[in-house]
Amino acid sequence: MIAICFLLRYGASAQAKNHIEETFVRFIFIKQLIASSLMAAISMAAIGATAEPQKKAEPLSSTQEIGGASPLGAMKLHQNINPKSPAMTEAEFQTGTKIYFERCAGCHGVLRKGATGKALTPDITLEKGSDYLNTFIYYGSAQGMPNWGTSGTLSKEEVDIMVKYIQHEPPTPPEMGMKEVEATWKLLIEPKNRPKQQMNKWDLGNLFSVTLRDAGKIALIDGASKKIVQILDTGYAVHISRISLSGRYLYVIGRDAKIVLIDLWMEKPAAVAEIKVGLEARSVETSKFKGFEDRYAIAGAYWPPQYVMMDGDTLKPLRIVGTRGMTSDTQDYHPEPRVAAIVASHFRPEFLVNAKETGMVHMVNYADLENLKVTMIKTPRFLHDGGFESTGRYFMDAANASDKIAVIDTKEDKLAAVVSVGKTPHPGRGANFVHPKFGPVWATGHLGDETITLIGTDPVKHKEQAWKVVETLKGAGGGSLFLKSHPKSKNLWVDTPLNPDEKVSQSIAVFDINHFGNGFKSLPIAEWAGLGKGAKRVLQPEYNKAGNEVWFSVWSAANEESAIVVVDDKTLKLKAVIKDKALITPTGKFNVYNTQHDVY
Ligand code: DHE
Repeated sequence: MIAICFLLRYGASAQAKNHIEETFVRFIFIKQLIASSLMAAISMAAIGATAEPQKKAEPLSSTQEIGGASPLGAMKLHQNINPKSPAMTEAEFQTGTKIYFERCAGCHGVLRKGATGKALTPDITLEKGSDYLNTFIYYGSAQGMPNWGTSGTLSKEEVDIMVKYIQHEPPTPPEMGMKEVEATWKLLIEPKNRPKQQMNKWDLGNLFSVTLRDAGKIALIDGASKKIVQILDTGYAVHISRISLSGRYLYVIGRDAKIVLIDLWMEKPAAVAEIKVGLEARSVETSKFKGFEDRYAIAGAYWPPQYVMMDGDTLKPLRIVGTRGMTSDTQDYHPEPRVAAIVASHFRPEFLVNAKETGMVHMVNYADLENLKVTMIKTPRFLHDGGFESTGRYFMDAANASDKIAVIDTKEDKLAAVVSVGKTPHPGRGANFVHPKFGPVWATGHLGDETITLIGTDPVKHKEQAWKVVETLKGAGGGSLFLKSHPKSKNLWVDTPLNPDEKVSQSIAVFDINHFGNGFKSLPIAEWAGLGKGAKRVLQPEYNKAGNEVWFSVWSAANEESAIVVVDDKTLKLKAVIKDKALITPTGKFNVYNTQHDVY
């Protein structure tokens, strides 16, 4: 289908084809999502964005952009030699390992058993042979394989190495059990030596924890003054922040699976504990059920495929659970189901853990860690991100490769519905608001098309619409990652940072939720930031505590200037631009109050 659309649209113009390919090949996000991203480009063109010549969005850097190199690429792994495979030296093997984990593992899996991309184990690759593999890697395929050679990302020699590399046995990165996890644990300040009350004068509820991705740090920014009040070191390619229910403890996780626990009550907030829950990870959460506030933390790893439960105030590891097991649909064994989003139930002492490749949500009851009860919910594959609808009872979970949202009832512990949406939903945590006609809805944008899907979420007063698509909006284009609204707002903000058209990736679409028929307004956020050159991708709307301001990241490469732009939610006018030398690659922003209470 993609191939047909692509050829129909671009077959006549090699230049246009190259343009689309080059732009998208530069996204490492492609490792999971290139097929849908191509669709985004195609649909962009189809909706007329090519009326004037499109200015191609700049890449963020010459090597890695969206996503980030897996930390596994830097490890020295054991070389398994297959005598039937083309010979390769140890140096070539190390280069192959590095490239594989930087570029390929996201799609094909650490063990090359296949995930979003095809399986690449020697039984398959040896049969295909070197010539076939070379063409495939060099030129890519319309099914989603990036053109690593023609895009200039890999040299001819590097492609040759990869051809040999994938015909040998895949190296297995080390496992990490309790002994290894515990060895990484550092309790920097014991709870008894911490303050008994808040010692600084900050308005903690309106503080923002801002990811400085490529600096391996976070910035704490005061919501009122818009000043950076502190910068703290965290992990490699920092990913997200989550906040304990009391609002005191901030948990920050990096792609290297390092969690840093920050005590916001200290006069000068600092790390009080840290740990590595694996070798590569993306998600962290904290217990939110009544009586368990701040008690436990949980983090999920991409490698080894497992989740680790810890003491909430010390990060002492308590229990590790592996996610390896059978897939939800074909019931085949999967050796590396990576842990994607984790949310904490408000209705039971439970965490909901997304095992991406198996399509299983593990509902982990933390009331008794010794006699752990895990309810396994079958959903479509591959699970990625999601959030609660407005009552906090139903988890709206994006199975992005299946174009579906699974609705999980956290009160009954069961799957309530599966809703078909657009191409490759990517909601972040999604957006909740009251639709003038259909009542409470939850919304998701898409990576693979320009639509925004609104799903009815009120099975009591709007039973007819519950778990159905009530309206589909047409946004600025594909390549959307996050969208947001707020209970006090009348607006829905939708980003498109991965759109290939610079005009679209550098602006934000805002809808008036009472007048969807009027379409959206486009605000030139990157232009308002007044920066020099750079990718200037605009992403992740985040409200302040009062719900009257929206903050946007304007994200350029590490060696270029980035900014945060604050917009008045009512007037849609620019309110502030936050610039600072320290603001290197700001991406995610997490308002303490909204994150603490799941307001989105
Ligand atoms: Fe994320 C959330 C995984 C790339 C910014 N990202 C998440 C979550 C997962 C995830 C599983 C949900 C966590 C949760 O809720 O517990 N992200 C991944 C990837 O696997 C992927 C695709 C590729 C990679 O190699 O990491 C990836 N993510 C990115 C980026 O490139 C982004 C845009 C910039 C960055 O900082 O790296 C990015 N991801 C974010 C943000 C969130 C997130 C800002 C939290 C959104 C929220 O509002 O909660």
